[in-house]
Amino acid sequence: MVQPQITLYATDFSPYSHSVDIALLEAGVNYTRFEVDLQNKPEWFIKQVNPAGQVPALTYGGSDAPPSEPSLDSIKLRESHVLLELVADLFPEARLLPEDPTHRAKVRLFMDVLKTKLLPVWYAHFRGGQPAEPFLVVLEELQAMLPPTGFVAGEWSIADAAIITILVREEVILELEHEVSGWSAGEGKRVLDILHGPRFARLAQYQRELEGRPAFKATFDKAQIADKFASWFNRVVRLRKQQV
Ligand SMILES: N[C@@H](CCC(=O)N[C@@H](CS)C(=O)NCC(=O)O)C(=O)O
Repeated sequence: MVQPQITLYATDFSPYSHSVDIALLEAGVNYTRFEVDLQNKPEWFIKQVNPAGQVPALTYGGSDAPPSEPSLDSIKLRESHVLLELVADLFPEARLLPEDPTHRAKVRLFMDVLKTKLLPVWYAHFRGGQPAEPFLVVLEELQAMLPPTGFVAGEWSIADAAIITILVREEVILELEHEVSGWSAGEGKRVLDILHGPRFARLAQYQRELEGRPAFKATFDKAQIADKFASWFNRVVRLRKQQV
């Protein structure tokens, strides 16, 4: 059977888009990728693809159409964790989710903690000027959920795609130490040293293994992501100053 078309609407700096890119590549799927300019979102994107105006979003199936004119009969979906499950379900032979139901449950629990606990404290730290410790505590909780070797569920799964894109962006942001974060001088370096120290030894080893996978390497250009974050942060600072 011919695989129905898949179009992923994504933005390079978005960790959520990046996770879906990784899952699609890990599954060896042919897909079309459309880069959405979030500063200048096309009207058709909001009207016809994702009314929430966010990336990632995905269209599946339907008649042939260019990404900027999505066909009416394709299925439109969004939310990175939903899309990760979708890719795993569409391509079961790629084993993006383990077969054992208890291992699948581990994957889902890890993704739940990531979404409901880690992301709020991550944003609070790097955009809200809040202390790093709550973020580090949740990261430790996630580290404790890892087996002694290998990935979240032993074999690679969508849970690994979900977290690696956050871990690498966290490093970029800490290295940037941009004024938008509202940190005192040296905070980025201090947190980086903690992440690279004994407290997070297992997480760092896990991160290195994930960074070594071909699907990750093919989708991550650290210098380019750092540039994008820097211009985003500069824009936020400019806007904040205009509002004062
Ligand atoms: N919960 C969503 C979050 C997606 C999200 O926040 N996307 C950001 C980019 S990282 C976005 O599209 N922002 C544009 C906007 O909200 O206008 C997911 O996991 O897919």
